[in-house]
Amino acid sequence: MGIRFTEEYPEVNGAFSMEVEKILFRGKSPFQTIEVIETKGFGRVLLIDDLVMLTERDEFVYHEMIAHVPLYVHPNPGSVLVIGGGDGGTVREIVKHPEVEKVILVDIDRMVSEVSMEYLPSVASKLLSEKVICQYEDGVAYVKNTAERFDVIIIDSTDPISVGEGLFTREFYRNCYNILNPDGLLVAQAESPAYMADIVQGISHKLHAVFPKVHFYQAHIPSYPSGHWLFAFASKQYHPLKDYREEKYHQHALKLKYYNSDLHFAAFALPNFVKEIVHVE
Ligand code: AG3
Repeated sequence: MGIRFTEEYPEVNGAFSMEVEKILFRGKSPFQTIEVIETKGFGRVLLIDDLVMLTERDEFVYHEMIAHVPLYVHPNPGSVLVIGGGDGGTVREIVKHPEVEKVILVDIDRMVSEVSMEYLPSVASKLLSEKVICQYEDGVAYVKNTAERFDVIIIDSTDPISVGEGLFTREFYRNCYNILNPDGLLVAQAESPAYMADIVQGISHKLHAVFPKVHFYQAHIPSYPSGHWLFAFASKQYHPLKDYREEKYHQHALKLKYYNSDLHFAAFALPNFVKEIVHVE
């Protein structure tokens, strides 16, 4: 057995490990340690502070689900804000929607985009799309201070530790609410119900305190803790299923690897233990 990268899962005293062929990049930004490794099983893998951010093998699941679910509910998503997501995977999916005129990406760490452009071009290259404006600053301050207004906000953050922490607070969600148009909606990556029930519950409580409609949906992402992942859908008006624009999905006829219209409905059907976690009295 050669060198291995192991992500520890302290919540369950477990771990996930893969064999490393080569370390392609390792660097420290002012915010975090960034690495790109080459593996046999998962292709290239982006690590931040020793956590798996994405692998070439399964990043399509996460990026399709975080982008297409909200964009096929909002009837006319002209303006989209992405907080985090400096690797560009979420932006790559968003720009597949012709209705989207403008995407602002706000990531605290420019190095994530630079490294992704160099080592993960299939993920990052749409950061250069003319519809996309990249701003490297703190997302927490951005949503507090910006005069821009958005139809959709997508929070593509890391775990709620270090630079990610401020993206999981009630004040942050309140500021997102304030910069959404009157029919706006937000989707946030929401961690694993199998391993991080407390975090998921916290997200649910805080979003319910701010948004009238909050729902959770799930996807299977093998390289993330437990492989069972959630996304939060928080909305001012639209319901994720009753307002689903299925006809638009069929008209677009995008070639996607995970998301489809059956799955849009299925993803919101939650196991009982997950319903209990996200349930708010
Ligand atoms: N966002 C990171 C999801 C959290 C992964 N957590 C972990 N491995 N412990 C992914 C960014 C991809 N655009």
